[in-house]
Amino acid sequence: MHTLRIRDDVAAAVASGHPVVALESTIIAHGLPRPHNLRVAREVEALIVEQGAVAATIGVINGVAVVGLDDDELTQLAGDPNVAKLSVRDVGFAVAQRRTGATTVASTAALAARAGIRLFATGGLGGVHREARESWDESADLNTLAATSLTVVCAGVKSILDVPATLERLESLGVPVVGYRIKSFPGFYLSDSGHPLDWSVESVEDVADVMAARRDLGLDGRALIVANPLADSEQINRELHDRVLAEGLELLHTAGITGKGVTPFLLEYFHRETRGASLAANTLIIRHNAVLAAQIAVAWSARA
Ligand code: PSU
Ligand code: MN
Repeated sequence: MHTLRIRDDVAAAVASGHPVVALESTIIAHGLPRPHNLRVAREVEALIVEQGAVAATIGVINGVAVVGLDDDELTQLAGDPNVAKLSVRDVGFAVAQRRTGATTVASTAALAARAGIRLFATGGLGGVHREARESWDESADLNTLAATSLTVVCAGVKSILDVPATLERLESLGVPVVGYRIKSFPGFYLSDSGHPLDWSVESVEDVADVMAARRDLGLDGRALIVANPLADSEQINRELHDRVLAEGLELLHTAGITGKGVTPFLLEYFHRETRGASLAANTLIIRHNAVLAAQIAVAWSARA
């Protein structure tokens, strides 16, 4: 059965040690509104290419896990309002049953690692949900990153989640988090979540040093999370942020939404209620993270 397709240029780059950056497709299908999502998907790929790396957006198309979607496939995932959200446990079913779907951080990381890709750029990771004490809702992103060998660039996790609980879980799972030119965990829409990090770095060479040390010591079976904040001038207004967050969480309860619908619901609420401010911030985040991941990939491949 033909289950995995790695685009030719991606396979060639991996084989020859050239820089490659993986991108997820759930952020496109479920994290950003149409038709803006397709523009962003194309734009971040172009930014990665500009830095001298190959961009590989990952998804499942008609029962094949694709590492390096072509433009038609990207258009299909971005345009279909009913596209499935496939976390890591869903991929086997989607492939066996010839389905199409977008991959989350968890499933993208797993497929990227399978293809030999070392860098992955995303917006925000999934994490521990705020009501997790009752619901046990914790994203599979965390467990998967604890078992996947790559470096993930993100802007932290959205404040729709329980940020300190997510950091605690990452610690328990042995997943390292390093601030990129910041000593605390970024707050996604806000440049600083206020939660301190133990480690920070100042350059992409510093990140490559950490990757090399972890590889040499056999510690790289887990992902390395590079947390890249928005600049202060790029973050959204804190009062607006806090108000919309409170309303969104309240509405979630009223609407009785649970499970994998929670994250897309809250993201859409944010985009609507901030009248585009959160969308602008989200887009900037993805662009910044793609550029940084590509620069790390270039630094890494120069020494590998
Ligand atoms: N956080 C965001 N934007 C997103 C997601 C998370 O700021 O688009 C997506 C990612 O694909 C992530 C997934 O892997 O949501 C997590 O969903 P869940 O909580 O259902 O695991
Ligand atoms: Mn969940």
